[in-house]
Amino acid sequence: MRTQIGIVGAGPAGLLLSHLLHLNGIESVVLEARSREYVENRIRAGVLEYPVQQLLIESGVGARMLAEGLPHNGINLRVEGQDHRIDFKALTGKHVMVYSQHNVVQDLIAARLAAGGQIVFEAANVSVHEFQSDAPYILYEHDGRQQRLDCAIIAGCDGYHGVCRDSIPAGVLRAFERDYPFGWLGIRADAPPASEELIYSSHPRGFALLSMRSPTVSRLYLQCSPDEDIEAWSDNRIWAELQTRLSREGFALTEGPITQKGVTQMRSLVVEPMQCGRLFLLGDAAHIVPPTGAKGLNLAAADVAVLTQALVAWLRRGDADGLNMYSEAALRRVWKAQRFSWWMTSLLHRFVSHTPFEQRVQRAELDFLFSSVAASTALAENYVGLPLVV
Ligand code: RFL
Ligand code: PHB
Repeated sequence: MRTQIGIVGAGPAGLLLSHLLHLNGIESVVLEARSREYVENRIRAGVLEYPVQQLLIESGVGARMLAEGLPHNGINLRVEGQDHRIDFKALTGKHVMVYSQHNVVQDLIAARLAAGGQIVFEAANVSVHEFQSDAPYILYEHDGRQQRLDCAIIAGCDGYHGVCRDSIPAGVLRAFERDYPFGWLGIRADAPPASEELIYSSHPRGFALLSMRSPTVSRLYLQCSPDEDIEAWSDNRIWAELQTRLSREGFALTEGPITQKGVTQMRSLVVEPMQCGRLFLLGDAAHIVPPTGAKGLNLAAADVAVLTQALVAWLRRGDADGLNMYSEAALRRVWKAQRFSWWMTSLLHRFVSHTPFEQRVQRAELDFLFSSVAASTALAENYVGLPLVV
């Protein structure tokens, strides 16, 4: 089989890339290890930046997001039982949208299939070859048979655990990493969210976050140890800890049946460059951010926007400048989001290693944020999202 762009991975990055290429008259095939049902129900991110909402709307896949998504004009930072609202609308004129990642994935799959797009689900043993030549190809197994996909470019959209990044020869990539000394214990509960807006709470017992998926479903997180045993957390213990860390006079956290729970590691990773020959890395395949800034899915969309522009220029006009500059252009935005995610994480979590001096500095940073319009605006500007292509 032959196509113009071979895409590995049907997460948000791979599907959005395939969709935008199609709108520009460029053919692609998406190879996905999992089943359609699996990727359409994988619960992950939930906050879409303003420029990402615009991209989905302009490319014709925003209708359900506009109908069912929850626009949020701000967030609350809760410190020592007091709320400080960051008003995105007033400070930037923009808002974020709470809309589940798996819904974005469903919308993109529906659009690709309606347009006759090809997504091969349950493609096993995917491997990428000859990407340092001008004739790359991908091997995979499907329906028990070995298959070969020849293409001009390979897009590695296969996430953090994918094969593309690791197929790049040793010595080409440099990894920049940071592990945080904590994780997040996350739950989904059939309980109406106790607040209309997200609450990021900094508490002496550790960080807590109240988020949501719909007017009847809450999503809540607790800072925990990185190797926390989820079995040690009964539903009662989880609710009691959330009640403590999110407490504020006059605030009542709504409880309900917990429908999902898990522990997520917190880490930062960037590989440079995000390209090797004709293999390009996008999204989590190239970088991971701690979830505190809600940036992961949005960064994947930004990489897609940069690569789409470059591929259109190359395939339509033979102009390879954009492709040659892909990594540099994408990394400029990646590092800004990485900095913001690191900063939000450092600002709001408890660090056991912190000296009393560092604790006072953290507290002063929060005080400054709450008293300075400039500092609040900087947070708001980053949270609602920097321009996709910078
Ligand atoms: P994905 O979504 O991981 O998709 C990769 C796809 O590749 C497939 N795959 C393979 N296919 C073929 N062959 C192989 N060998 C393959 N190996 C893997 C996988 O099955 C999958 O379908 O990466 P992508 O597209 O780069 O998208 C990235 C986002 O998923 C990720 O950054 C976000 O979910 C991160 N994230 C959040 N991001 C936000 O923007 N806002 C948030 O509020 C937010 N909250 C979160 C998050 C991630 C979380 N977890 C679970 C890590 C909250 C959590 C708890
Ligand atoms: C979520 O709703 O899952 C969520 C929201 C905000 C974050 C991280 C996760 O910063």
